[in-house]
Amino acid sequence: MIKIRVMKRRTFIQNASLTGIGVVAGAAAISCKDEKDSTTQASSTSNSAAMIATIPVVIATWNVPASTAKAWEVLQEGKSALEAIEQGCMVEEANAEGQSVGIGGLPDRDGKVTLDACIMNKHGDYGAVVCMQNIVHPISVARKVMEDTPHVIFAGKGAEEYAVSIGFKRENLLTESSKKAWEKWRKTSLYKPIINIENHDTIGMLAIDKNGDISGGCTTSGLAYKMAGRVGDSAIIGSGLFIDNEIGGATATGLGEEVLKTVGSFLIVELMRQGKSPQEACEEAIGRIIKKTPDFKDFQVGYIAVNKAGETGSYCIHEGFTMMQYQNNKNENMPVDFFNKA
Ligand code: SD4
Repeated sequence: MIKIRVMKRRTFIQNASLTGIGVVAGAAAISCKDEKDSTTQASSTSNSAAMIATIPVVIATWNVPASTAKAWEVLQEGKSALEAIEQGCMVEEANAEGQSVGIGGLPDRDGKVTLDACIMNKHGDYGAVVCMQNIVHPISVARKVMEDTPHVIFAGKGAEEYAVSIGFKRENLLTESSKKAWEKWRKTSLYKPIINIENHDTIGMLAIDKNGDISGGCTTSGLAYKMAGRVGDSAIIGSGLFIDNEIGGATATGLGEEVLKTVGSFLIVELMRQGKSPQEACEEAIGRIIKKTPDFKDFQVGYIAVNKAGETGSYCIHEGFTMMQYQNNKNENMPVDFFNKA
């Protein structure tokens, strides 16, 4: 087990991080105080405490304790991070109660549940499905695309037919409660992609196994009531997810259009390659969105990241996003620090 001591700095430098000015000075100035606080604040906010970074580790977007618990269990059995990611994501995909990913996901404006998912392994291999209907486990189909085909992305009908051809069952993904929610929405047909605690659609998960190898996955029903055919960031390499086994990984949730335009997850991994901590890298990636789109009041984006040593980071635009972290035998949901403090 690798253990290193990691400082998680506060975000008093949120404005400075947009320009890069003051990041180093800020981190140094705060480190002594944070060290004194030690583990006492570990669960109060993901950005506010010194933590022991260890591997194995699993992190995921939003409050999905059963998913991270499953992934952790797989890692404890000595299996690969890739296996942990697939099995962890499958838990939430199979959860018909949650109107987020897989079965029960909220549909597009025509009442169809369309799913996007991708997976990456320690070699940087990638597989994805986009706009796929009627299959409960898009993360598993994405893995098959990665491992068993010469391609990387399958879309729509082709993805569904490929899945069925290799043994996946066709199922109706629109549950009664999601249908009711859609019918209610149709009365106004007001399209407002507000994504937060009660209205999100994605699980992005990153894991490091006991060998220190990193994998990641991201699975979603996309934005509720999106236009038919719309594809978000979640299944697109570099945007919703990116893994580089030498450096770390990152994944995203929120308004996919904004993540896509800034290639957020790839950006975070590249910033970590340049020496930034996962926290600093997530903050800068959010900063890029805010700089580009000053009208950020109406949408949420959240990132989580992990580096090779198991140090984690997270940041978002608005209050409400949380990150699951399973590390040192603790499965915790932590509020994520945010940019919009106004
Ligand atoms: C998308 N990023 O399709 C996804 C939506 C999401 O919580 O993350 N919702 O744009």
